[in-house]
Amino acid sequence: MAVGVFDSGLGGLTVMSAIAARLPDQPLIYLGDNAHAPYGVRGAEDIQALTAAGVRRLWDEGCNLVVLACNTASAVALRRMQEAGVPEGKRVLGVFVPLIEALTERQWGDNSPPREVSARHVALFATPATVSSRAFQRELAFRAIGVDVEAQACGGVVDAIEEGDMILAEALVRSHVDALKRKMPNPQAAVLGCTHYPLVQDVFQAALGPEVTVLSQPSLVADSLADYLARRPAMRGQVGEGLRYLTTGVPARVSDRATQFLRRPVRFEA
Ligand code: DGN
Repeated sequence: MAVGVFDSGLGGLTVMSAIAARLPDQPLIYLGDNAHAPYGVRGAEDIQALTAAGVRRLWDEGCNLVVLACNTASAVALRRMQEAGVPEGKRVLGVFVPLIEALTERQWGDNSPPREVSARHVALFATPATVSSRAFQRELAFRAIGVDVEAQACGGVVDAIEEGDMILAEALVRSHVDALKRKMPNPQAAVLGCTHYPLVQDVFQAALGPEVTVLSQPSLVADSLADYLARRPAMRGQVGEGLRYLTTGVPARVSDRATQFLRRPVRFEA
């Protein structure tokens, strides 16, 4: 039994790599919905239907636990899926909770009262769909965590990274940080709420300044998943079955782009 990692495309490979490094014995199956990426500019119903199809595919592949590495899917589809009912023995987790835990020093599945938060003024950078869903703010409110969030939709950054145009990506990041600072001049922490932003994390950090703590998902998600599985060993399955990469797109093309994206060979199957 493997743990599934779902993403709209290639960005979730940042999360997959961090999980594989943190849990080297854990079998993992990645599914990229490259045929329908990017999700960030799609409507909610579309994102919900595509995410549900992707998660079902990973369940069918034998993954009882699926992590939605994609922030847009986590923001727009996760709560809807959980409300619709997940089959007995299956679980779906999103990527906002580990970020919230990092602000409040709690763990996935820990329902204790909120502890002191480490930052009161938090900047959120994400895709337009994630920002307009207000899911991050909703998750904070759900946990009664009093944090002032200012969100910035970072249009264009995902596309520039996907096209390998890092000069454009970096220029866009600087202009989005400037726009955020006009709304919130002194954030204490910044949440990078998109799978692609770890690749330009140092640009976010430089534009925000050294006094801002930048929270990036891959290592936080990997640490949270390790804690989660340590507390639920039955969800781990047999160790040592390795990594598989599935795509809804054209495997040869996706493998080439993934190899460029990660700067190491990755082979996708249909
Ligand atoms: N994976 C998406 C996210 O984390 O929001 C970014 C790519 C996209 O589909 N827009």
